[in-house]
Amino acid sequence: MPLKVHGLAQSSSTQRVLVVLKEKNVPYELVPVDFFGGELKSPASLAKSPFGQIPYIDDDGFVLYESLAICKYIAAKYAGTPLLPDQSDVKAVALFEEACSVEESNFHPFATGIVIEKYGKALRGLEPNDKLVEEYVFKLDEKLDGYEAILKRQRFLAGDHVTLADLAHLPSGQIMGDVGVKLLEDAHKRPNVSRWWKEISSLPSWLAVIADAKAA
Ligand SMILES: N[C@@H](CCC(=O)N[C@@H](CS)C(=O)NCC(=O)O)C(=O)O
Repeated sequence: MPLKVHGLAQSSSTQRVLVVLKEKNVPYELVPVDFFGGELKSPASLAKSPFGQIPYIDDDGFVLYESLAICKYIAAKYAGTPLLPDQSDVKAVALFEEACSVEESNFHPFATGIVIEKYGKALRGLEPNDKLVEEYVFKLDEKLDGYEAILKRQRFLAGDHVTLADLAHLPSGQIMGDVGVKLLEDAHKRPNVSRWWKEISSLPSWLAVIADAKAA
């Protein structure tokens, strides 16, 4: 039975999982949820995903929510592009966790804020809060100086190999660019961030995720 991903092709958190499944060539079934219809807050759904969110997976009865935890599980379970450090190398593991925390603290809150305001609200027919968007853009712009320093000395966030820490940026980073916030693309301002972004956002696995979302 293929691994079931409960989510939506257009959901940024679901896309984090889908890109890893595609990178690893793992067969999966995307089980769509009625996102706006309240299904996620039903007792049956909350029993599997207690915060009423997507994605969650069901791998032959093993249920897991939280996109990064799911990505780590898939990366550890399946062969293909490693995406995780060698688990016996404690320093490589520490550097990988450091990179995951960089994304969680210095990118995700601001990028997700922009995505919610400029993309999520539009899906609901609501207007963005432009003041809030301005604040998120200002803060993210500052944080990207730290990214530039890291990526000036190494190809990817955790070292010389692509890992989940890099891929975790893809959905929000992509939507940001699509709605006109081109901070990651600006090669003049931050050449190494732009070089890194270009490399990860043109991975065939990611292009396939975007194509599926457009077709859905
Ligand atoms: N930390 C969670 C966040 C998941 C999340 O925010 N999912 C959104 C869709 S992209 C959702 O389900 N929102 C509905 C809600 O929060 O009520 C993860 O990474 O899986």
